[in-house]
Amino acid sequence: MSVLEQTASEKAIDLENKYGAHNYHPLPVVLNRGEGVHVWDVDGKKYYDFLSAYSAVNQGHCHPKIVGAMTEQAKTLTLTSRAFYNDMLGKYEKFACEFFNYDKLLPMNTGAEAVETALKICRKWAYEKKGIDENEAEIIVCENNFHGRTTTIISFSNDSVARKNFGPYTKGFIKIEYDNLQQLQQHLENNKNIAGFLVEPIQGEAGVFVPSEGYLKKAKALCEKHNVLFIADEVQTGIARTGRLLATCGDCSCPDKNCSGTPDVKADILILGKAMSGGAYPVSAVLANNTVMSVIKPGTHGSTFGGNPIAAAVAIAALSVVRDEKLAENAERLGNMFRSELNKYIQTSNIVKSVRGKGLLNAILINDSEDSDTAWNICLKLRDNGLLAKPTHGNIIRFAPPLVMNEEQLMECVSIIVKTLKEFEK
Ligand code: IF1
Repeated sequence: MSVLEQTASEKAIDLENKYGAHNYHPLPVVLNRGEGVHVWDVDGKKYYDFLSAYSAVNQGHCHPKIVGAMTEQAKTLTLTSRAFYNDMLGKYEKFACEFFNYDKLLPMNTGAEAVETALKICRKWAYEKKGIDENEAEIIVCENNFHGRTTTIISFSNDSVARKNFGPYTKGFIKIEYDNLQQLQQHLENNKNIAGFLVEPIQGEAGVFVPSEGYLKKAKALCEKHNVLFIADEVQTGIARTGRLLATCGDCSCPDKNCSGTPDVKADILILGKAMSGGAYPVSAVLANNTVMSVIKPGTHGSTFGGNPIAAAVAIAALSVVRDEKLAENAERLGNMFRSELNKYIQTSNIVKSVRGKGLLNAILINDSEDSDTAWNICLKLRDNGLLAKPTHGNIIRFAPPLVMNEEQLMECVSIIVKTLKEFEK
């Protein structure tokens, strides 16, 4: 190949640069195949995927059961809209409601849509059931949250890049510190207009920030006391990622990793997305019990694609895989192993300060300033060494492989990560 000729990756990147909006800054690697815990680039180089499409691909790339269900359904019926019934949606709703132990499910497509849906349900509930005066409802959210990118959601973000010049913003949100029960209690006690508390069980974008033990359980109890809906955004943490079916279960004493019936930390509104489909298709959902979900009536909410037959078939398959392959147990076991192996290395390292996380949602903190490019350079080197990960907030690298990984693969990944980090020791 002459020096003037472009490689296949350069071509793909150039096309995106020329014709695509520049709303991302991807790591320079161009993928064209995935299977299980691996992805391949256009030159045939194989990588361990340590991002899993931000935890959407928990079940592994192109899981045959999920792809099978999807292609089968795609050949039969793809979309009816909700103007008519289809024979898959009810089956899926029953399956998911029993799976997560809720009365009802509202199907959407993306995480942000599901969050929007939850906010709408919460407000409507506040006016129609709690008796808050019209337009006065307020929802408590946490600092450094990430819930998506719609206009309303960015209205309560404190990521200046995500917000700037997208105003005017939606009103009705109060921001408190994450992992701060006192602030939550103060607002709940002094403000009669609080309708809900929206929280991520672990803050992903904030750099995999795990709250203190008991935080979710106590926050839920406070909400209950003040008749405020506890809304869990488990778009990223849910569906076995953190070693439990739901991360909200992590604060419960129940030993069953696949249990979702935990009464002490059971969200009034549960928001799911990403891994609902194992990454095969956009599927998100809002789950709640009858008293809450009954505020939704014909015409109040909907979506052309939400609950379509392909999504329904894919979600049933994706959730079945999580249960059949015991992915929550695997995530917990491998997660413990991952953190313990990295901790051994960290003792003698001056490039990594700490590792934190739960299950297979983990992050390492790089010993450099937030605006340094060290984490980015480490990710480039990890790529060269066969493992894909992405920095979050400058000096933090998130590690979230598919949950179908085995012990041997994990140990190989640990050695790639440690070997790479050693190249950056000062
Ligand atoms: C992007 C982070 C992850 C989410 C929670 C809702 C949504 C997300 C808790 C919205 C989405 C994504 C989207 C992705 C980056 C990403 C992300 F780095 F920003 F924090 F996963 F770690 N609630 N998270 O994490 O879901 O509408 O995207 O389906 O590029 O924006 P969506």
